[in-house]
Amino acid sequence: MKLTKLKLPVLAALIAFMAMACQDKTEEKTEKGPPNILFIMADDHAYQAISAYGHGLNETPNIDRIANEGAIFTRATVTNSICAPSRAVLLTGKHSFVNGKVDNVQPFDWEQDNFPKLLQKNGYQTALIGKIHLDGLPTGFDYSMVLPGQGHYYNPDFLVNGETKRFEGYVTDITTEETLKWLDQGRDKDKPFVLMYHQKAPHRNWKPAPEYLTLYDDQEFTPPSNFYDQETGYAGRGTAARTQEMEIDGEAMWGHDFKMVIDPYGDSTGFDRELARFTPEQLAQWNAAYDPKNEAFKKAFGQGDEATFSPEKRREIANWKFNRYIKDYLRTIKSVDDGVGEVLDYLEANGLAENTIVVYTSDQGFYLGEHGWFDKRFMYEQSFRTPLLIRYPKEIEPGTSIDKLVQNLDFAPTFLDYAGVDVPKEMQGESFRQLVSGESSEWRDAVYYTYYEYPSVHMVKRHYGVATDRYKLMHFYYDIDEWEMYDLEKDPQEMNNIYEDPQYAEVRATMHERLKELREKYGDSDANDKKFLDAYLEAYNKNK
Ligand code: SGN
Ligand code: CA
Repeated sequence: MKLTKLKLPVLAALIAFMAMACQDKTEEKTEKGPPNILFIMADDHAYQAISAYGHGLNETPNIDRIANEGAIFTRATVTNSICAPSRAVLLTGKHSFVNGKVDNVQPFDWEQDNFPKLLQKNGYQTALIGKIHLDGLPTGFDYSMVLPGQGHYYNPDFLVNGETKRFEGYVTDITTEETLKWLDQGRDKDKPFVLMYHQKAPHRNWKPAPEYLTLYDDQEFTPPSNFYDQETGYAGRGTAARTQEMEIDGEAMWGHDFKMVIDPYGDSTGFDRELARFTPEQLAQWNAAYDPKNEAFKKAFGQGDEATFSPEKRREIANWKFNRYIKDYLRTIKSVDDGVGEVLDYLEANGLAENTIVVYTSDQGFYLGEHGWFDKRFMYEQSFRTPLLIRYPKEIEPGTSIDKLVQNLDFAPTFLDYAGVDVPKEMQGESFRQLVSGESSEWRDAVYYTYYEYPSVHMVKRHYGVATDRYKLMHFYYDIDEWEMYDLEKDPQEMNNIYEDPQYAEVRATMHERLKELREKYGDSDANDKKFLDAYLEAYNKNK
């Protein structure tokens, strides 16, 4: 019988049957077999700025979906709170002093194993889209489209499989569009995938998307209670807190950070150079949003000699700076959250939600005015911790909350575990698969931390330390030799160094013991630091 001769209802039934058969086939490929991995990373996204963490700053409904339908980790931490090193740890499953990428300056060795490489060898298709901040062509990826270095918010260049291409538009949206395009057209539907979807936002200098330039304009944000910490000279802390250079009312700049072309006291800031990258339309939108706000500030605070301002007036200005900072920061997160929503929707619409592990995290935490700061680097809680949400309907109960000390060191072994691939011996992390599924509650009770990038922008001194659920012990070294210890239960804001407090003598001895154990376990020693120091100083002095 010819098709044309078929009666309409019969034809409709036939089409419906064929569609069902097709769908069955897709489901078979996507729902069975090794799970897909969608690894979403933002840059400098503080857990305080994800509504699932309950800080009440902003709403991130799409990122929250991952936690609501899966698990949230309330004490996930990084081993080294800085961008490129964190990414190297994530890929290799090895501490910085083992994988070699101890700071943003030294080269990353792409020759060593990384988890996408191992999964690729085991039948996975792998892709990396967005920011990676590691020099050299990524290895382990069938497709890579990465920002060179930090990348630009507006009209960014990308290295597409190593070749530079300029894209017009807003970086967060482009990263999302390209991720969706890869899922739809780049993906080999016969293979499981690892897709690293890495946003640049909310990295400094927090340039929002055209549609969000005025979001939060009608709101006033209250700074954290220790925002004016600097007024006390960081009493109760040591030299490292006092000598950092990351104060919102201090190092943050009128141009680069607060987006004024001419500062309130009449000086040019050079911010117009950053706007040269914009298209005329983007520039018009930008100016229409920022000019009135900047003018209002100048009218209120621009007259007189800054040095003679009263303490009240200085505080009002600091409060304005905090508001400009936090609003721009949260605006950039709005676009990140939109993108997460689009990608999650895509998974659902294409039968991929059940068999895809979705992770949302950041390369580290960030200060949103705690201690008066922006930036990261310290082992103090806001930058030591990182947001971590994971969804995998097959194994993780919706609404799971885990307070154990997992680290970015654990990602590589965890993903290999999910994929059924052997974890190489040199990987130092642990799989948290059984912890998050509820199959086991056994977990480490202390974690190790190192930070090296000093001297450098923001001037956070070199340190290492150990943290348990309640205590933290840190050693700041190189050009000082100071120990700090905190009791997070009594002093969650870490305002009072108890290292010399006789009441804590026993805790202090135990923490020293734990630190020694961990340094031995992971193979760290003072000699390691010396190994990287000369190369760092040489590169730092050259780039200065
Ligand atoms: C840039 C930023 C710093 C930031 C470092 C490291 N300055 O230098 O504020 O600490 O990157 O950030 S900016 O003028 O470029 O905004 S990291 O995320 O790459 O580690
Ligand atoms: Ca970062």
